[in-house]
Amino acid sequence: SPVEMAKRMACHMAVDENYPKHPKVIGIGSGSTVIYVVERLLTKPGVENVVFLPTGFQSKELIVTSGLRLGDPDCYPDVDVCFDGADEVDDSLQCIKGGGACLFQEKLIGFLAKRLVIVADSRKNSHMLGEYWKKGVPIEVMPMAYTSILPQLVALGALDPKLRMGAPGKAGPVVTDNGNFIIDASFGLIKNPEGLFEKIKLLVGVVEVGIFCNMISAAYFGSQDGSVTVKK
Ligand code: DER
Repeated sequence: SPVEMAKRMACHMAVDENYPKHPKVIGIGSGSTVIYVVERLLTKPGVENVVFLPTGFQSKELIVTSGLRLGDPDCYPDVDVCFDGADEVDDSLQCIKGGGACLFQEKLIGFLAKRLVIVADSRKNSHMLGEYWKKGVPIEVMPMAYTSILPQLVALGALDPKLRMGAPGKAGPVVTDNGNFIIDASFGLIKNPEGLFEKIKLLVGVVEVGIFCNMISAAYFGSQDGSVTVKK
């Protein structure tokens, strides 16, 4: 489909422009776009010697089924580059992540990486967070704390924050790869992502917040006409 082609073009350019000369450890994000990053990585010289860090179960499956070497962040904390998707990116390269409920491990690997490169289709390319992504800021919380966190998010300005429920076939809430719950909290247009992130992160029981501030090195957005827009 045109959107899949757009994702593929963005990923191929992102890998070509950010593949290190002598890579040792590379992080692989979660979602439907990052698949094309692995597709391109498989064409790179020396990729068979690189250790790949996953950002969740789906990411681990992608690494293993692609025949790539699997590592974990406690053994390989020095990450050359991480490629990951996003739900929305603003003009300051702040972004919302967590649509796939993998935001904790994504932020950990992204933090460990010298460079965090985002790949997405052009829908995710906004001037300000909240323009496109209307499902709210994903927040990973300890299950026993979610009822106490909801009203505190309302006090911070959230509109109707909700526990993310499982898709059909999963009764009850989504449980993350780390055994936690996800709350989605809408704040409308987010003029000050960093300030909002800091306030939410301090709430008791919050494990991680799907606002990534001052972490992204570059973002590649594929359009359906085959062009790629780069923000860096
Ligand atoms: O959860 C995340 O942040 C993922 O990276 C994800 O939302 C991006 O998903 P997509 O590549 O399928 O749009």
